[in-house]
Amino acid sequence: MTTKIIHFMVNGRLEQAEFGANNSAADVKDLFRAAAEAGSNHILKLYDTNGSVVKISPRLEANSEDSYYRLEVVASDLQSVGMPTELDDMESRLQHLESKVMEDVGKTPDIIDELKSQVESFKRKLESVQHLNWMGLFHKDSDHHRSKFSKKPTTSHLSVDEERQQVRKNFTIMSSLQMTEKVREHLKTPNFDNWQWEEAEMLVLLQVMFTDLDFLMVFHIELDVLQNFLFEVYCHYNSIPFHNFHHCFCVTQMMYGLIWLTDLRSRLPRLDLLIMLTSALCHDLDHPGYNNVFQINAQTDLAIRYNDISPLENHHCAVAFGILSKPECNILKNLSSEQYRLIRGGMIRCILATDMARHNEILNKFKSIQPAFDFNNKEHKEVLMKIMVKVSDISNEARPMAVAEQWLDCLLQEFFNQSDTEKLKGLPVAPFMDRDKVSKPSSQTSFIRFVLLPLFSELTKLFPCLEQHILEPVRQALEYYSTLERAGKDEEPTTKA
Ligand code: 0WF
Ligand code: ZN
Repeated sequence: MTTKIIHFMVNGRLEQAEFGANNSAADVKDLFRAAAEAGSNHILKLYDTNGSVVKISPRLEANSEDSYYRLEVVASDLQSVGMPTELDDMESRLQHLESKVMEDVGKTPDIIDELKSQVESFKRKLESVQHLNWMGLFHKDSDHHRSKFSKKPTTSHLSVDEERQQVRKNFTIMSSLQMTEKVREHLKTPNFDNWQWEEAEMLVLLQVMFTDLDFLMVFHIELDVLQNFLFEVYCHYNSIPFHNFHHCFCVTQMMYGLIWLTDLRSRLPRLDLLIMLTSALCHDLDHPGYNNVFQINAQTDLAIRYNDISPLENHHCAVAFGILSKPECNILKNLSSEQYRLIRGGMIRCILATDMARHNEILNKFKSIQPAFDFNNKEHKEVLMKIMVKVSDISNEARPMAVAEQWLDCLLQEFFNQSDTEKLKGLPVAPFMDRDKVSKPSSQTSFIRFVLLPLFSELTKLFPCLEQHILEPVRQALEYYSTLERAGKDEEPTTKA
């Protein structure tokens, strides 16, 4: 039997493989796979000295040590999705068929070549689906691959509707894939960096939150209805600097994290958890980017409709129930009317509680029940649920500094847009929104001191484990902004001179 020797570089080592024409394609692939220490789910790529990909087959051209091939393990294949294993099987069956036909006829029929090239091309297409990286299907660290400065190419050439349909399409494709345990666990912490994810991915992550809290099973929610609902929610957030779908995602993710960190699954009924997560998801639907004070001062349609009483929060809630009124989006459709009544009441309470004008009222109520808090007391439970939504809503500073600072930029941009409009319309301007009066440190130090710390401390009394997760990062943020504020003040006389 004549054999040939193939020289190739893999993982920095020069290796050689010896095989003959009577070895099958599968044998040859296994040989290379073993040399690359790759598993059966890895895709191998062999390059010649020109950098062109060459097929790993018994017919591979022999070479010398000086002209070695380069072998790379490019990626895991998508075994978890099922297809590529079938593709591999198909490929080896084709190769087997080819060698049989070769024995009998002496040449490869065109149809086999055609089928082989179709399988190859499909494999190449799958390899190029880079956006599946995060699902842990590729080798690279899956959840921190994209920095905020290297976002995916913009789709701004598309109309809003086309962009949404693209998101829907990607959401549908991605939703059937298995997410890594690492991402699933990370999703349960305030450290989660939302800036790494694009919209379709966030929709999948939201689906995971509903699934992992057993809502689909407990409330008989059909997957396609949940997907329709999540997509409609996404479509009803506006493209504005702060109160957009990314904020909706962050608030829902923080709520999800708090539920796990405080072990609320064992302390509250699932129905209350569904109320809290869905309220977080819907709490800013169709936010126009101008706050209640603006709505009231400008006598907008919303202020008129809701008689100046929390116009925005009433609107967010009404939009939520508008979405739920569509049968194809109604995740509550399989619940009893009593369950529906409870959920509707709970969501209305939680969403209306996000009006910051009611902050002290709600916090003081929580403070008063705190010493004798009872998870079985309906009134106590309702206040806790409001507090949880409120904490999630304003929790950016509990996130890693780089994540939080970007959120602050977005918020100030939205505030400045409002104050610019107010100036143009001759309406009153709040100093904290005025671009001529505000700095990042001055905004945050008083907000953290007088709003965040009192609120987060109160919740931490009930759940001491939250100290490290939300209270400590906020204390650090205060230290950071206080230092910046002092430095700014120290600098003032010299910069003004
Ligand atoms: C910029 C600052 C501020 N900082 C935040 O981290 C944050 C999170 N949510 N929000 C935040 N505002 C608001 C968005 C809509 C409602 C809540 N703001 C707050 C303001 C400047 O300054 C204060 C300071 C103390 C008390 C009240 C407002
Ligand atoms: Zn909000």
